[in-house]
Amino acid sequence: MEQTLVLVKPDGVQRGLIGQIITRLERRGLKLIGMKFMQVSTELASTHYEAHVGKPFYEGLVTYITSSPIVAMVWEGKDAIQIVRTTMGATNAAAAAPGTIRGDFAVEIGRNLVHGSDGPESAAREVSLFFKSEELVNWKRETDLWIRE
Ligand code: D4T
Repeated sequence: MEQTLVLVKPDGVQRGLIGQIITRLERRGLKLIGMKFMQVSTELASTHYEAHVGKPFYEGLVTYITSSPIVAMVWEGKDAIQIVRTTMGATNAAAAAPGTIRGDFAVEIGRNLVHGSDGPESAAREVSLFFKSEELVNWKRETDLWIRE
C-alpha cells in the first residue's frame, strides 16, 4: 500500500492549524499510520531538502522548517501521494485552489503550511528519514469497506 510523508510545518503549528490539516486528510479517507511532534534539526532539514541545495530559496527553507516544532505523519492508502498533494493544493499558496489546505489557509510559497512527498521514491526516502519502521503502525480500519469498493 502506498505511503507518504506529510509535515505540518512550523507555521501550521504556530497558527493552531494542526487539527484542521489532520481532519482534512482523515475525512478524505486516508489512513494515519505514524505521527510525531518534533523539532527538526538543521542536519535533518539539510537531508530532507538536499535536492534544493544551491537554489536561491534553500537557506530560507532550512531556516523555516527548523524555526519551530512540526508534526510529522505517515498516511497510507492507494494513491496516497497524489491524494495528499491534491488535498494540499499548489506549492505556491497564492495559486492554490480554494478548498485545498493551502488555498484556504495560506497566501505564499514560503509559508505554505504543509509538505507532502512528491513521488514514490521521495516518499520512501522521506518516510525512512523521519520514522523508524517500528514507529509505523499496521492496523485495520473498520470503515475501509465504506471508503473503497
Ligand atoms: P513541499 O516540499 O513543501 O511539499 O513542496 P513541493 O514538493 O510542493 O515543492 P518543491 O519541492 O518544489 O519545493 C520545496 C519547498 O521549497 C519552497 N519553495 C519552493 C520556495 O520557498 N520558493 C520557491 O521558489 C520554490 C520553488 C516551497 C516548498
